[in-house]
Amino acid sequence: MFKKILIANRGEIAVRVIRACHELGLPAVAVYSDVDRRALHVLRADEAYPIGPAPASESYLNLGRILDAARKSGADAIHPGYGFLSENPQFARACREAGIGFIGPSPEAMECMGSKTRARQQMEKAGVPFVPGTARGMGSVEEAQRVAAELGYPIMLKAASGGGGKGMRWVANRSELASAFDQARSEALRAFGDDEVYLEKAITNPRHVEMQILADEYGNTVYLGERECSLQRRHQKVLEESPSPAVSAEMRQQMGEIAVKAARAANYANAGTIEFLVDANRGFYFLEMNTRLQVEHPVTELVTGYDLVQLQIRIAAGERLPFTQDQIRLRGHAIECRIYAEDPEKDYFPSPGRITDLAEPSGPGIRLDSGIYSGWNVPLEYDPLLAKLIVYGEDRTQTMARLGRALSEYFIAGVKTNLGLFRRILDHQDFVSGKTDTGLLARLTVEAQNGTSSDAQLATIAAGVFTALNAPSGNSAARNGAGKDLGQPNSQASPWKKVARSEALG
Ligand code: MV4
Repeated sequence: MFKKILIANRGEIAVRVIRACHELGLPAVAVYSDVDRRALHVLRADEAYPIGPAPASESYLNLGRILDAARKSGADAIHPGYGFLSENPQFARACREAGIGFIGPSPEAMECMGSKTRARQQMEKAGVPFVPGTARGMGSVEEAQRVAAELGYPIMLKAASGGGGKGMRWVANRSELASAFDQARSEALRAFGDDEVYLEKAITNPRHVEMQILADEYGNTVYLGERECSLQRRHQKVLEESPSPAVSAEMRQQMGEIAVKAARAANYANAGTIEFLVDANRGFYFLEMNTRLQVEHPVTELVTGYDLVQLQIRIAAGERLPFTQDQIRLRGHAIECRIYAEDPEKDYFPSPGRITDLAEPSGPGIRLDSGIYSGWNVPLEYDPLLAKLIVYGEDRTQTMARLGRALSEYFIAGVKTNLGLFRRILDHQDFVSGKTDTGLLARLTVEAQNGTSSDAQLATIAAGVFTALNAPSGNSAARNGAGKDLGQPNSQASPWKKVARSEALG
């Protein structure tokens, strides 16, 4: 086993990894930028090293400074968390060359899945179904037009180096293709330094369902069930759950076996996620592989009972998977809400600042993975994720009730948050009945603007998930039910409760 682990990250995920280290009896080393000197992950670590100024490019993305901190501290392994350097093969390789364990997959596996066209070629060889389209970049508009005509419109143009929606274009018909192709190419070049663009058949109102896998370095690979991740805004996930309301036991097994096949094709070791698009007929297609621990990993931890971060560390240290596929049992239901410092009045624009008051939920079925404390200043330089509220229950109904109760206990003051959004999701009939497709958040936004949806607006939404990307921000007071507690679930609390709460907090 490793002797000491450095966490090359910040915020709630750094705190999460520190907890796993401590449970394994290992000291944890934090790194921090100038604005994170007093961040929670620094307070919780056993040692902490400054790595530079606030901009991530000069601190959390600086390979040299992080490796220096590892050497100085005597850490013999690095956990990259998610984001930052977690999927950077150069970093994984630099760790290898420095004799420091990288807690994640090999640089070769990252490279194999890093290019979407390369990944699609691998999946084709392995017999993994992927969204119909090409497995190589399009050399010219003419070539794209030829292939698109064969596939049939609508189609999607995607950047081979892309992910998270950048360099992606929906093309409804032939007349739109030429300009969309040029746009996708230049956006891809700007964002990824690579203008390779390929083509997929477009799937309307898909669900995003992903399968968690774990693999050790001896060829043992298992799947740990799926996560439903369709509730997103601008390609940013808002709420995830496991199991998915759209996945039957039979479909889970098929999807799981295909995910294992995909991971094996990349010679994958450690924790990873296979993303699928699910169409209206519950057909599913490989989309991409995430070669890291994901933000939403806790929902899988709750329904499987396994600690994915501890398992990542043990696998990277050369241990074998301590269980086989048939020993894995899924039990109960888990929902995760991502609590962001965002202003619902300003179209969920990041809203950094000082946390002046904080009351956190607890009790049966509640897990809070938080990176904040009262008095701390949320910096504006990074992703505004404050905390993840993860709720567990014996079934979806109980979990929803617990989530509602937990939201009523949760109070964050000083920064605007998206907490109020989750009450509205919980109150929406489509969420309650499990119709958690990628259009739901857009429907919710439109309905909140008007009290209810007009036929014309519903037609706009039905036109495709892309409405979600461009939904008008509209009248924000109406959207959030007005009131001075805007964005907080506590807005229905009685006046004395509010007074009691603020006195207790003061
Ligand atoms: C698609 C698609 C429809 N058809 N691909 C969005 C992010 C990226 N990871 C993949 N995405 C999509 N790919 C085809 N062929 C629709 C989306 C999409 C989406 C997918 C899952 C959840 C939310 C979404 C929001 C907009 C677009």
